[in-house]
Amino acid sequence: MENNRIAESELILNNRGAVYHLDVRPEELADTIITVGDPDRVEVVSKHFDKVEVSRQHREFVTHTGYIGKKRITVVSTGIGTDNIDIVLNELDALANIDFASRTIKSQLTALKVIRLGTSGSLQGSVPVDSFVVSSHGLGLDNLLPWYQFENTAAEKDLLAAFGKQVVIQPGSAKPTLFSASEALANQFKDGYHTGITITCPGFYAPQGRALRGKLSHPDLLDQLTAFTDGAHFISNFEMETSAIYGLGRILGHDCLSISVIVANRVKKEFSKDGGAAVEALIQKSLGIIEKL
Ligand code: R1P
Ligand code: URA
Repeated sequence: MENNRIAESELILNNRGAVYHLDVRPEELADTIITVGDPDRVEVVSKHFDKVEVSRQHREFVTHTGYIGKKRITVVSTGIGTDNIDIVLNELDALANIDFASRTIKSQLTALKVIRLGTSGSLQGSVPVDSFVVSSHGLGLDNLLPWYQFENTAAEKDLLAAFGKQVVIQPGSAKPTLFSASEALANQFKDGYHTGITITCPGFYAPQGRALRGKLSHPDLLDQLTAFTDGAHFISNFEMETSAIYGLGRILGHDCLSISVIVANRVKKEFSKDGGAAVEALIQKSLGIIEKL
């Protein structure tokens, strides 16, 4: 008989019986999960809960699980970047879909709802600071997803091909990947949100076209991203996690949506006058929808 037991070195549990990086046990996780980059933002979200029943922290991963009315929600910080999303999405999936006692994959899998509430830079003059953006797609210029086997839809392949023709990424810098959002979730966040393609970058400075002292290898990147069109599709913004959330969501069978508040407009060269208030507005508006999902 095939041994399907996942070894101690692959699924690492601590002496609390909790998963290695998040330090969370299966019963401490809700099926609806909000991810935020900043560990301090977890409390900014959970202060809106009627009750917080779980509060954990290990490294940059802060987790609060609680209720708004009868809706059970977990909010977890990921820190910055797609390498952290590799850890968080795999551990969230393990909490939901691996039996920790037998170390085997459950026969009944749970599709989690994972919603990122993050900050972002706009690539369009028409997507101003303090506005909210739902990512129709996550287009990754990082190199996480090529480490997994995955399937793209025909529409995703076409959009990626159009991107390859219009935006020059020098060989060796990145192998772009593209995944769409959960349509069912995206449909809930229309009113008051812009929608566009989100570019996920492997850094905040040169990979987002910011030159302080280091010179850029892709000086035309920003202009090419802003100018990109394919039918009705355009690139609205960039940040550092969405493509990995969408890609791993596809691979592991979860429904994912990334929502950002724009703090920097790179075309107009503006920054939000009160980023904290902008993030709070995004949280309040989006929680009003999430509690009804
Ligand atoms: C960079 O400042 C960070 O801000 C954005 C980027 O994706 C990156 O993580 O999101 P968060 O505000 O959610 O961290
Ligand atoms: N987060 C990013 O990744 N880029 C920005 O410009 C702002 C927030």
